[in-house]
Amino acid sequence: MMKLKSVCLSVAAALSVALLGVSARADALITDFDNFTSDALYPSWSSATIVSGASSYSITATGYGSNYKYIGFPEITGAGYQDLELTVTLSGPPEADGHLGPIVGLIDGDGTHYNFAWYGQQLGQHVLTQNTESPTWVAAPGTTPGLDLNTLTHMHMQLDPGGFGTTGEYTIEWENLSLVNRVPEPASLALMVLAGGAGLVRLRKRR
Ligand SMILES: [Ca+2]
Ligand SMILES: [Ca+2]
Repeated sequence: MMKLKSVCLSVAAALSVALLGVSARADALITDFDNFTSDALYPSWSSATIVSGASSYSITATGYGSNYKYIGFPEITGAGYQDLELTVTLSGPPEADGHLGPIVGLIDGDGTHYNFAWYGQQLGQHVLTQNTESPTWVAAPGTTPGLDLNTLTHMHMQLDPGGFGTTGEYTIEWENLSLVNRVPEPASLALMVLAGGAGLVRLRKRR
């Protein structure tokens, strides 16, 4: 009986540690785009209408555009994070729907340049994710292969208008960019808690 009790307590303790572990591994923020500024803008963004807001950075332009932004300080400690997660809202005329493609290029301290692209998005808000080790394409391998998420120095935000081309204006509102880890689904977390609870209930009944 004592043995069962200690087993159940160990399981409960392990579950608590696992749950704490999940919550302790918070996202690594690259930028929340709050009062954001670009360090350089390239066509067509050099002539775009840009609104740097309290919670987002909005660009209204026609055709492909990109920027340059230094992100080397404060240092991002991103090693071990599985996914890049971008929150954006895309708007424009109905013809733009299904064509706009946000792209984020990340460059590390040894020159590795990975591009993460989400082509052909519908209008509206999106939370877009991509595995940090599986970029859409590698623009430069760098002296040490692989994107070192602990030495990120700068990034290029881009918008590829796809089939919408230069036929009209789009607005891309950048809201958040983070490195994240996939966590167990809320449903499976709930099951873990239930399983732990059931073990304790069973223990009480047998006492
Ligand atoms: Ca924000
Ligand atoms: Ca590298």
